[in-house]
Amino acid sequence: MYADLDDFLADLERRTLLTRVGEPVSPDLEIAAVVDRACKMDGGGPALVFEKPTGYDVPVAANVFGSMERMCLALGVKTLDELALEINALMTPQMPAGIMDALKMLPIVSRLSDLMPKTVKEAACQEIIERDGTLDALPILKCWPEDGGRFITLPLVFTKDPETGVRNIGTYRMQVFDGRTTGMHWQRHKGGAQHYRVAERLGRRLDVAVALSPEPVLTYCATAPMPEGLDELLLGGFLARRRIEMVKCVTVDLDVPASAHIVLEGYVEPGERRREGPFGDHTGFYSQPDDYPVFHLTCVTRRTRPTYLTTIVGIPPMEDFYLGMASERIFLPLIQKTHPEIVDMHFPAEGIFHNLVLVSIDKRYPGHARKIMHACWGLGQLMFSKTIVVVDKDVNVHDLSEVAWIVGTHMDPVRDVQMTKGPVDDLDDAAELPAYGGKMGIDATRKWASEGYNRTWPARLKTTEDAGRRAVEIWIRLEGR
Ligand SMILES: Cc1cc2nc3c(=O)[nH]c(=O)nc-3n(C[C@H](O)[C@H](O)[C@H](O)COP(=O)(O)O)c2cc1C
Ligand SMILES: [Mn+2]
Repeated sequence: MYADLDDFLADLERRTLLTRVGEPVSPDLEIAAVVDRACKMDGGGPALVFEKPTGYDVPVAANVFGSMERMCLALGVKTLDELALEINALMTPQMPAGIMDALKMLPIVSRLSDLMPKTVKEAACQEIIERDGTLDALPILKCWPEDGGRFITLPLVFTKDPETGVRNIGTYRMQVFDGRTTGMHWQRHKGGAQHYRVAERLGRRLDVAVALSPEPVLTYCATAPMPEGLDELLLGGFLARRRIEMVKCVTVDLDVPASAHIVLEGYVEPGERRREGPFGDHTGFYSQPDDYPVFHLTCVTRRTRPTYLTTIVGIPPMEDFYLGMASERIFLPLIQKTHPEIVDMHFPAEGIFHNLVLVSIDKRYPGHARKIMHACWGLGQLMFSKTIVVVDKDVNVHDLSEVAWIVGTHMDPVRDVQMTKGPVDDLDDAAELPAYGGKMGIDATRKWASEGYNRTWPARLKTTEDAGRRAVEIWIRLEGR
């Protein structure tokens, strides 16, 4: 597993999965435009390192996680499904039947002991301590022409619940207001916002630490939809197969990953808000300006030679699609623990996670598809799902064209569409009100007599095994193989 970002970038370079850009490129729109073109290439394009961002000495890395191969490398697996199997094994401990069985469980036990982070005294992220530091040396990008300014797009935002001390890490963009203040765009449903809510109730300042360019698993973990109160570092230790090393901040009461290249220490004040945005968002449209808390910088700590890791969001597919794919695969086995009838699920890139969720189920009783819709609407960040399509288990939810075909042939709009209302993603601009709006579930499963369907459901076309085999033979000859 990669010790830090440099280690990861060096390996990507050895594997020819990384392109270095040696000529000067401006952090003002130009870098974003170059990265956007990479993201639109087949399979996601290469990881990019801009060695000379115009006007800065710190290199910019982007699209580092932007392909299936690089996402898997970052998480130390060959396929994301392999990871899903490991998580399933962890969640389904078998009672050992004898000594051999017990020995087989040792790797799982050692995996569990990796979960707790450990504190170290010396850390690369504190090689240099700038107590009155500013953001001025960082090549923070302006991504799209109408953006309200420059945004830190891939920060790991660390906070603690002021009452319980429980940690949260989330990726929330930060708009640069000046060298010592930024916006803090944690949306109301997120972990950071909850800690801030508690701090405001207590009338207290909330310490915040922001880690930039950490070891790759942690960048993923900060985006993962962990249940509230579950430390993202548990997932980090599990994925890294070792305990995550943390170090105490210099000016605030928080720990940050020792591996980070840059750490911004600071706080948000209760009651303080400032206009943030517009921002060219991952919806592919500009998010409207809105009032968000303000982050005040107290100290910058960093490596001697840092790299600034960032991402560009925009019209899908973008790098965040691959981070989302990792969550889709990692969280599926966890969801299946309470909903074992869920066979598979997929968030297609076009649906930007919350707009379109495809679920296949092993249908067992009347109304089952609707039960699954409601389960999703009640489950963590799946609550944002605007459109949920439920299909039978023989449909491949990763094949958008098969799903479209099945929806068209299996759905009666009057009978099979479930409309409801509830919390929606802050980024849903179609909703009548901010963060509250309509949702739709489409039951595209085969309908049963017990569901009131009294005609005969047609059988799907398939030739016989014999004819199929003959066809393969004939085609081998036709193609001269
Ligand atoms: C590139 C990127 C940028 C993101 N920006 C934001 C953001 O500005 N605000 C926000 O609330 N969530 C943002 N998210 C989503 C959160 O990181 C995600 O919902 C995460 O699970 C939140 O963790 P939490 O539940 O601990 O708050 C972003 C995700 C990615 C991948
Ligand atoms: Mn969280």
